[in-house]
Amino acid sequence: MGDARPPQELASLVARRLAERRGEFAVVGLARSGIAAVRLLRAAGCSVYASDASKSDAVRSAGAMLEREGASVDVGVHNVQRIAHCSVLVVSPGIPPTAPPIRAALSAGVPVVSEVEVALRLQPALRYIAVTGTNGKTTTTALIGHLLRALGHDVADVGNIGTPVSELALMIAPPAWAALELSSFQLHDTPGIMPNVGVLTTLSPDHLDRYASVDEYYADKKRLFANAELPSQWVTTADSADVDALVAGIPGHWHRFSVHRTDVDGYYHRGSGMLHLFGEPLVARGTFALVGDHNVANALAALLAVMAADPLHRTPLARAKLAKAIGTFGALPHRLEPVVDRNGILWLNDSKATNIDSTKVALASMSRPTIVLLGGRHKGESYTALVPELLRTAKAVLAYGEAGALISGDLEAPLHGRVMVEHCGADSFEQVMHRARAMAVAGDVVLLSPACSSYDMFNNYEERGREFARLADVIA
Ligand code: UMA
Repeated sequence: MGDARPPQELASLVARRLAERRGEFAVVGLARSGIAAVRLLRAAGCSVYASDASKSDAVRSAGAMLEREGASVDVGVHNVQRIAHCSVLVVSPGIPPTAPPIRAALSAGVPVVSEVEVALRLQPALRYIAVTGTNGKTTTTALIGHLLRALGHDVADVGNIGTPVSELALMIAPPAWAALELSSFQLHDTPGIMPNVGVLTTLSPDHLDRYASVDEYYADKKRLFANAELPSQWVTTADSADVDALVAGIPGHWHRFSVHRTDVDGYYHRGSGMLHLFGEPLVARGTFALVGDHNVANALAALLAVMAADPLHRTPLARAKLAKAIGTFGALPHRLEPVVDRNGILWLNDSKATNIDSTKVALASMSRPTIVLLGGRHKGESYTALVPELLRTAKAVLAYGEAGALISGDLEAPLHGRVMVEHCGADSFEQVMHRARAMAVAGDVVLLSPACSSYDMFNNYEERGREFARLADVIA
């Protein structure tokens, strides 16, 4: 469900209303995106009604700050009548389209857009490389930012990666470039998206707690290409039939990457160990610190995107700078991040793995006996897809949290007699960590790669990852 208008029509309607500062702009959700959107709209001279369903301390203090900046604010309630009469509704990505304020706006014909849409309309000079995909998008986005900086550009890494893109517009000297990570939720409501380069990393089922089907989720990913034209520049994987099917027939220049094929613009040549870009070897895989083929794919995607963004990024001098920069990029927090290595036991924080595919990728990178912590809030997929990789590398599975019973139910029979599956109950993460420590011996890896969201025990995956790292340091 969403705004039924064609994307171009919706984008120009919102652009007109923004240009005219017409009527009252409503913002729902007062966390990172909502706060940034309100501040940007106020700075642009718009009248704003902001609301959040929660009465938490964080929302209250955000509400008080935004009132001081001239917004009209409701905390703990959305005034749906008022929202139905507003000029534009700006919605936070975490709020599902079925939420009452969004339904009210849509049925009243109010255009509904994301904070990203507003921010891009109000920063027409910003050059941006937009990245989406089920997995790999945060690492690819951070790499793109890192590579552009190595070429001497002023760049911000924004969007789903953490910093709302609206914050750039509020800076005294905003950067010329942005590496913009977009989730499917953000793309759903960003009809005017038109990146300098658009990147689609991977596709696999995810967020089935919010989407009625995988097709519906993929359709939101496809919105990255909503305004494609012949000169558009796109970067996609050549290793996914689903990606090929999704982008078939879309206009633009296509740059594809692969860790299996060599007939594409960016590939990994296993024989020589070199990453090849646009017909020539660029850098040895060994200089890149991140583990796993999936990270080689992310590096190829980022390099292609940066090189496609401007012909000046492909000169011999630029290629040399890019090759050097690949060697100075380190692991990101919560993505296969080594947090403690003590008594021969390596503790890896992969808390960002909130879906099955992401956990599968993490398991595929393991080369030591692994105790795997799986659990959290179930997101709709079966855990049996993990069985082949668990059989290859796992010594034990500790299933915990709300999804613990489901996980052990799915895995016990297929792993029976080969990998121990233990159901640790629903309430204490600390207990799970102690259990992992009791099982581990020198040479083992303890991997938190939960395949679930964190919301049963934590506020977000970052908090879960930090708690894993803290406890690992205490008990390792
Ligand atoms: N709320 C309402 N009414 C409702 C439901 C919720 O008011 O009916 C309120 C909540 O009380 C809360 C706010 O809405 O105050 C939550 O908004 P939000 O979840 O969108 O949180 P933000 O802090 O704005 O974070 C969002 C992204 N969150 C999600 O997509 C869930 C962040 O991505 C992103 O970094 C941030 O904008 C800045 O762009 C996080 C994420 O988990 C990392 N993304 C998902 C993922 O990567 O899998 C998609």
